[in-house]
Amino acid sequence: MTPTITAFERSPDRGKGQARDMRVRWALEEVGQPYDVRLVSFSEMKEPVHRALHPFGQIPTYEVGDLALFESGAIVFHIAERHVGLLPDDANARARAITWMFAALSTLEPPIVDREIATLLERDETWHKQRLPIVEDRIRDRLGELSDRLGDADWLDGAFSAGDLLMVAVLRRLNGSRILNEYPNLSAYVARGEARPAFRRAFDAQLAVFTAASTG
Ligand code: GTB
Repeated sequence: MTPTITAFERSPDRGKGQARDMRVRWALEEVGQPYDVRLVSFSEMKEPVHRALHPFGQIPTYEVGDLALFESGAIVFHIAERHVGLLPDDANARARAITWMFAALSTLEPPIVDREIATLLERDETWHKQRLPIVEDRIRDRLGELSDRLGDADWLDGAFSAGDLLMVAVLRRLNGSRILNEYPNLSAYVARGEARPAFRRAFDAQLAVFTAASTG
């Protein structure tokens, strides 16, 4: 059965692959699972039909058969569990890969999102100039620790896994900022993830949506 995911009809990131459907597309591409995409506008996301799938009125969602999921991490985990290629067979290695999935979403992503909020929504606040360096130093603390752990390895724990997929997806949110470049092994790690053929296919697919919306 072909799953259907939802994505922005017109992504505010202008096709940079920063919206969270990108990580779901990437996971599906890694395991070779074809998928359909239903594009939704900001207003459609808040309609009851979409909220029945996603209580918070957001993307991405994932539907297959009578199963409907929301939360990109849960969707990637579901894909990784149902297909070969994103989680190791060995039980302990699998548990560690899942741990990295949680680390990406609950330890790395929150301070990175805080920075986006600070730069996008708090720029006009009188305290913005004081707050931004504090937020950025919190990111640096985490990146320094992650950089130490990764060292010279290609991936976080042996072979590429769903943990790396989510970690790279989260770190990509720093693309365009100077912060990631302060950690050369993390920049190289992100570049390695972005060079994977499955990433390229997912990226091109979401970019094609933005291009079509801009020219159509
Ligand atoms: N925890 C949820 C998950 O991981 O799935 C968060 C889902 C979420 O934040 N979805 C966003 C959304 O639907 C899109 S991805 N927002 C619309 C709304 O809340 O009304 C977040 C996002 C949006 C835009 C950019 N960008 O332009 O760079 C980056 C990330």
